[in-house]
Amino acid sequence: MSGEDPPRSFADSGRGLAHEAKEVLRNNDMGGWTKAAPNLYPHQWSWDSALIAIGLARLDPRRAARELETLFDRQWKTGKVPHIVFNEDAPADSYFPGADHWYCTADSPDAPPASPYTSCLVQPPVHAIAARHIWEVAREENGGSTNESRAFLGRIYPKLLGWHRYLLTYRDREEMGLVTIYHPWESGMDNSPRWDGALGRVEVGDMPDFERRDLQHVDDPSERPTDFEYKRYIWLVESMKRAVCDEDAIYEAQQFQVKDVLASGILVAANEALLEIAEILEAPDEDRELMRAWTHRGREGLERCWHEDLGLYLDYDVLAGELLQARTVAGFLAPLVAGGLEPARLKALVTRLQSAEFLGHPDLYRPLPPSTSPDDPGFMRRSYWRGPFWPVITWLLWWSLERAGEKELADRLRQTALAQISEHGFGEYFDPFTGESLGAEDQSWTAAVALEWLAEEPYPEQKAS
Ligand code: 9WN
Repeated sequence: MSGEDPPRSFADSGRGLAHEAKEVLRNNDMGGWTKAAPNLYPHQWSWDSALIAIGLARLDPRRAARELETLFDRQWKTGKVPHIVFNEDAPADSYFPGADHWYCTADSPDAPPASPYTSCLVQPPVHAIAARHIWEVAREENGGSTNESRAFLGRIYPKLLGWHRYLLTYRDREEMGLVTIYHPWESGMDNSPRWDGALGRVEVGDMPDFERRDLQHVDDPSERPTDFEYKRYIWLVESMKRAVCDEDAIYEAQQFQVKDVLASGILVAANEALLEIAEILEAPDEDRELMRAWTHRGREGLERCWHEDLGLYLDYDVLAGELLQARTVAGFLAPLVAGGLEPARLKALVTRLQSAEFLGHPDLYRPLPPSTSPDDPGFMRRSYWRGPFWPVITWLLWWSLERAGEKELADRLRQTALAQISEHGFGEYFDPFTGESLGAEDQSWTAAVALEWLAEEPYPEQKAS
């Protein structure tokens, strides 16, 4: 969105935030799946879809279930859930790298045999959390048939199990309980300073020229990753293509191999959700034992990422053998989302989160978590994951704090995030010092988390409208 555009105030529109959120989701609805955003992201993204399904559950649990099932229809034989399922009807020049660039997936014996094609990357595994949520909402609120939602759980359960098994085998060959990512896009926080050290070590080889398409959808290139970063992103894609997306070949050659602390934390929570699903379905005991073991292994792995001096959990560069130092929201979110923390650690994290380096920073427009601390050397106000706040991340933090019993802080975040969206719309992310909406407009997961928040309890500005 251009800096010149006046902010849209949905609270004043008289139609209410929930109505506007539904409209965004309706406009981005492609039938069985939802575009991440109208122009910038015309395909189905993996973790977007899971979070969209969480919001859609409040509107129509059946449609929410379909969102997940459409994604899992493109699951690979290895259990991998691809980070993008390409929309065959999107104009070829709308997004790069698109399906034509990922031709190796068509050649891989592990990939789904026919179109729609997919990428061969992954994204954080929020899906089991979404599946459990759909079940809960269908049962408790929308009067959905329990038989129907149980049938959905029955269909999705083996697929979720395969997905988690993939992450804990192919993506954790070291058995550290932590998920390895092969590309910053796999973290969902693409240009976060979390990756600067590891990405800086990547040596770009010969590859065909490419043309970025993302910049044509934003007014200001500083809102998107730099060319230095993009060149490395495309090189890392290129090296996976040269490996024909084969897991062993990628593991041998990929120059970027990092234990992603946030994906690992999310996987712990997702394994707990999957365990609940297994219990509802009365799945075999051995499945449940496996999930308990995975949860335990995940929490142990996370503990190794704790950095006492920074008071944060950090990612681990497997190839360099070191923790990657950066003060980002992932440092809190990873342990909080995983849960099961000792009270003293929980208290330390909550205090640190509210310190002047994060929520208490004096320059913040609103006390919402910036993606990177304004005091970190990697911080940039308008640049994507280097500073702006993202409603979807605030939602995950809210969800985690609620579960941890930190209800007051959680509710403050919820109210503040809704006030932000109410003032500036369903942007992809926001300038933390001015509140200005940046990146894509009408981002689906922003609308979805707003809907889910609004379903929790009334919101003052909504009542006023
Ligand atoms: C690359 C769709 C996705 C999100 C990611 C976000 C961004 C893509 C891009 O958009 O990534 O996957 O082209 O920048 O970083 O979290 O899933 O909304």
